[in-house]
Amino acid sequence: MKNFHKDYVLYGHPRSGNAYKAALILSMTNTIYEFIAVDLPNGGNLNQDFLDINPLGKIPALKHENILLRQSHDILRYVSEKTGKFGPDGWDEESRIGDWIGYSVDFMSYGIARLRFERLFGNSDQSILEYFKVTADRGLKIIELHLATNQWLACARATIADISVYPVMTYIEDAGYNTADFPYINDWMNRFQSLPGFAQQIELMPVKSWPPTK
Ligand SMILES: N[C@@H](CCC(=O)N[C@@H](CS)C(=O)NCC(=O)O)C(=O)O
Repeated sequence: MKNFHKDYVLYGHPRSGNAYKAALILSMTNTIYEFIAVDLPNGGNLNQDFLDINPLGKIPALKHENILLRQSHDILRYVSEKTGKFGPDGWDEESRIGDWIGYSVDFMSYGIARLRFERLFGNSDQSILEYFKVTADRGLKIIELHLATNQWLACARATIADISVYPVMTYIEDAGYNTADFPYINDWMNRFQSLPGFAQQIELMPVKSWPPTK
């Protein structure tokens, strides 16, 4: 049964891991939203109509009533607080969640996501790929070790920390890794996928042209 939280409008595109974080928290908290596709592969994020929403030209953005959020992690915290789901209980949990949100930026965005993007869509030389791979390797080692003894990232239950990290983790094959080499990450991803409200990015952010070729 969906809660009828009206007036949520998500701007995104399924190619974006950051937009997928926003779409996941909405879906996993049963929050109804209107989806507006921003044509990221064709530079739609730099069109004036979207720059009026986010002058940085980046997705996602989320509007709710008189609030406009333009950072994926603010969206995670905001929807979590509004719905009372996937959030921290006290500052100890808050800070552990913060660790993994930091990890998501430092190792997922600057490592795996960049590596995968350059491999699929870029024309960078090998030294650039190796530069991103150093960060990606380090990040994978950290999380695999953590998940060897923990079911979830920050707490004994799934939180916005898991939602923050999951989307870019789906890129590891495209980033050149073999998921079989990371059994604990693999198990965690399977656990994550079985949470209520989980769906693929294309289901949560439907666009006509999928998968993108650029
Ligand atoms: N700090 C932002 C980063 C958002 C971001 O990097 N979005 C990418 C897609 S994943 C984007 O819109 N890139 C387009 C561009 O930089 O031109 C967040 O966490 O939401």
